[in-house]
Amino acid sequence: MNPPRAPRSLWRHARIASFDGDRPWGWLDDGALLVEGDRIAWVGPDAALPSERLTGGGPLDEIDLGGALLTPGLIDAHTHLVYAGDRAAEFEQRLQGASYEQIARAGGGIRSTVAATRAADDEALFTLAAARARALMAEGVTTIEVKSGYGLNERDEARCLAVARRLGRELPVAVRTTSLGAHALPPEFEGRADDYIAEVCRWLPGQQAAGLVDAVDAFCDTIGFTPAQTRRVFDAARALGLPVKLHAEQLSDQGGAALAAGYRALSCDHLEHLSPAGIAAMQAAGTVAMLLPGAYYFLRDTTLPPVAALRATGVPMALASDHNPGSSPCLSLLLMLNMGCTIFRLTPEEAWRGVTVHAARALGLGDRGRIAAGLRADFVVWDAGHPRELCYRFGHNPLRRRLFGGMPD
Ligand code: DI6
Ligand code: FE
Repeated sequence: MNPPRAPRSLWRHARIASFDGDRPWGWLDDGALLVEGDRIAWVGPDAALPSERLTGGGPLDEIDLGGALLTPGLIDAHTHLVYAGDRAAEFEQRLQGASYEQIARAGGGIRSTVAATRAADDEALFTLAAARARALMAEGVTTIEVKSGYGLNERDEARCLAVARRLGRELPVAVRTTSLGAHALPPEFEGRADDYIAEVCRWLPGQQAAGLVDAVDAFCDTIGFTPAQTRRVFDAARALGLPVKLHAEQLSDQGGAALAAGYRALSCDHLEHLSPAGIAAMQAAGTVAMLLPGAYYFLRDTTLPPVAALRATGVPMALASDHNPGSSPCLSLLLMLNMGCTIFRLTPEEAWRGVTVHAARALGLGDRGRIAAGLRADFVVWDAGHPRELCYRFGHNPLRRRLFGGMPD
């Protein structure tokens, strides 16, 4: 019996922003894309389609895109998608003058989400997280990073990571999990942050053995953990061979970016208070700067991340939703494209690279984020002529088709 043939499809007459090679946008004016199974088999000018590749390989589904835009699937490389409850009342408090830090120090903030998350069962957490993932996917997202960090004990952190893994099994989207036990101090450890960090380090081998964790993160800040505590978490990750990333320099400069770069961190995230020394360390280590305009906007921050200096130094910049209930209850990566440009002054091409090729790098994934032969066939067809149109409009979703591993929704 013949082995089953992988599905094949040929996408013709597309405007392709491949983000591959040296051309701006990796642009192809009249491009074609051949998909075999879950991979891109060939991409190039439509006029150069290799006829020998088209015959003999089994049935071929041919789609004429009539000049529509085709891009890589979007990658949301920083989210806190698994939690219960909401923080709308806290939002009202902040509008009346309370600061995010004041609310956190008074026991609200992250801790209130921890209480709601611990009280929710696995099914409820999955249902909530799946709805959020579907909202991101409806705008072309094909890979999502999901952090824990609202369980803050061994059992509930593992539950949240398991819910994230289940998303990747049950929805047509790739999920990368990050263990963020060092997100906030749970109330039962009040005054004993060092003891709590010892617990976080103790959980990691079990999380890894259960296949629950792809990377390790921490919140290094005045309302989070100190640089010394962050080092202990990173040493535990390194001992297990797990890559690290860091919520760094969000509310103050703790030297977290340089610390993380010393561990060859995949990314440093937020970075509003990043120093020149931090930029130099990230550049030397090849660490991605993960910019999160949703949190900047929603906390009405006034210190911008040093985008011009990052650009001048050649640090790759990624862009993500940071979806979470406290500082960025946003489920639109397309809106982040717009805010990355309008608020952070990224160029439209930088913003796009930030949700594709540089986002893939921030997750340590070399098989996606560009349109190139051999990579995963994760791509989106848009009712647009050029990707800059998606940076310019906001509150607008021109998605026509989303393909995940060669499979249409
Ligand atoms: N920084 C943030 O902006 C989120 N986590 C972090 O370390 C906020 C999380 C929350 O407020 O629930
Ligand atoms: Fe975050």
